[in-house]
Amino acid sequence: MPKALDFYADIIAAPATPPGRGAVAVVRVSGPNLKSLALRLTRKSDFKPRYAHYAPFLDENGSAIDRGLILYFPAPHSYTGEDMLELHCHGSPVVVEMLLRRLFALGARPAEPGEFSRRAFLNGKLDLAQAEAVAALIESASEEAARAAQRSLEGMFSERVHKLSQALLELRAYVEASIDFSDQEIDLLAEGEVEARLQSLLEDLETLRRRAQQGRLLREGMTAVIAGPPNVGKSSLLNRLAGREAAIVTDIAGTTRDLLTEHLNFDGMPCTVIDTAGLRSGGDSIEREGMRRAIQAMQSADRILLVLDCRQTQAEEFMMAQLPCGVPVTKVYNKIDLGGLSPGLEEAATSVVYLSAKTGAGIDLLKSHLMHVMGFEAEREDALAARRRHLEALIRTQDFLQRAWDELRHTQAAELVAENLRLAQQRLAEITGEVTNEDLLGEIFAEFCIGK
Ligand SMILES: Nc1nc2c(ncn2[C@@H]2O[C@H](COP(=O)(O)OP(=O)(O)OP(=O)(O)O)[C@@H](O)[C@H]2O)c(=O)[nH]1
Ligand SMILES: [Mg+2]
Repeated sequence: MPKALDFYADIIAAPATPPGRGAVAVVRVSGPNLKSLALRLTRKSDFKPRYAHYAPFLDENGSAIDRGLILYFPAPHSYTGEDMLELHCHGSPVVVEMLLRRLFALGARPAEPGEFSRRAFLNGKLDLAQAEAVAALIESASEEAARAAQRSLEGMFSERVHKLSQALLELRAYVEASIDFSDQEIDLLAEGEVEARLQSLLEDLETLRRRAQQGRLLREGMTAVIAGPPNVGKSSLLNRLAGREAAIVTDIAGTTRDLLTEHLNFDGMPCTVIDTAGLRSGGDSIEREGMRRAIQAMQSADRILLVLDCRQTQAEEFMMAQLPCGVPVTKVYNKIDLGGLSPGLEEAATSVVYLSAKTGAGIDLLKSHLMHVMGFEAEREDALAARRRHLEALIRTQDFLQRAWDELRHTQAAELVAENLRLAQQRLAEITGEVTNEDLLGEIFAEFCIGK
């Protein structure tokens, strides 16, 4: 956990602004003793902390690469918790490159992706969930996602996790005390106290999980793969959902061969929709390759939309057998304008949507069905940016709490209750990074962009 400041002996530098031309580019530097580096770069001293100073950025011969602003943030009052410099130069890739080369000559090295945030985490400036929220904010693709990221960055997610963790700790202490004094025959169940506290913990956890689930959906959304026999209107459905003629539509069976991907947004929920080649036996080698890719795409989808002509649903059983198992399926009975049917939705183990890709009737039913099955609530104001990792940790915490509850109910073995509570608390701690390992940190920060 938070290491001593100046844990890292080396200095890192990277552009903080995206590559390309612009009015201004910012280069950030973090590490020990940056005041002396600033002096060598500018031949100026007296940098007032956190003030913008106008200065030349000099090369090794003392001529100016550029003139701009330099800000000095002495440790520990900086993003990383180390000494930091921000250099604002003109937004030319060439100037940035020259400035970086000069910084490297002065002892800095290129920062790895996410290294600034990683240092911020290791120096205790941010916890892990907050550091991940920084990345989520930068990547957010919608206003809702940005707001959810901001809430997590401000620590709302971490705060909830800490509160739960604190309540768990108190409950553990209570249960463990009853083990220590078991000769006094404290009956856990009879008191009802443990049961009541466990119940309220489970409820709070469920609320948090739902808010995090919203956040994950805002960020990652879902992937739906459109599959089915040739000519049933798969590409027409993609076009209708996308609101544009993305795919070629003809009445020739076997029109689509390649995968076609559209990134869409249903009321704030990102949805990647993939159109595929029609599934049938035979076909030329191109079509067969298309079918192979279709199956592959389905395997990693959140949901398969099995499109069928509503007038020819006998193909259904054969089709269901072609689909990879384990991926949820929604059946789309298309061409209701030709079948004389009305738009509709039947919610079941395998739901059915009746629609017409051609007229658009029933399309909204499909969209709201997809949002519903993913647990997405469009109007929710309290989503917290979260990743799959966080949700998995929350679900595992729930599992251990549930086990503690079961032990309490059925065996009344205080040791087993206590052990499950301990395991539950450990899972929670993974979220904020109180319990982590190097591999996990490496994985998380590698996803960040360079300079963050
Ligand atoms: N009347 C009517 N025609 C439709 C509807 N959906 C698609 N079609 C027509 O059905 C034919 C096939 O449509 P596509 O979207 O190309 O079908 P596909 O499933 O992608 O076909 P392949 O790519 O060959 O597998 C085209 O002539 C479409 O205009 C619909 O809802 N109603
Ligand atoms: Mg097609």
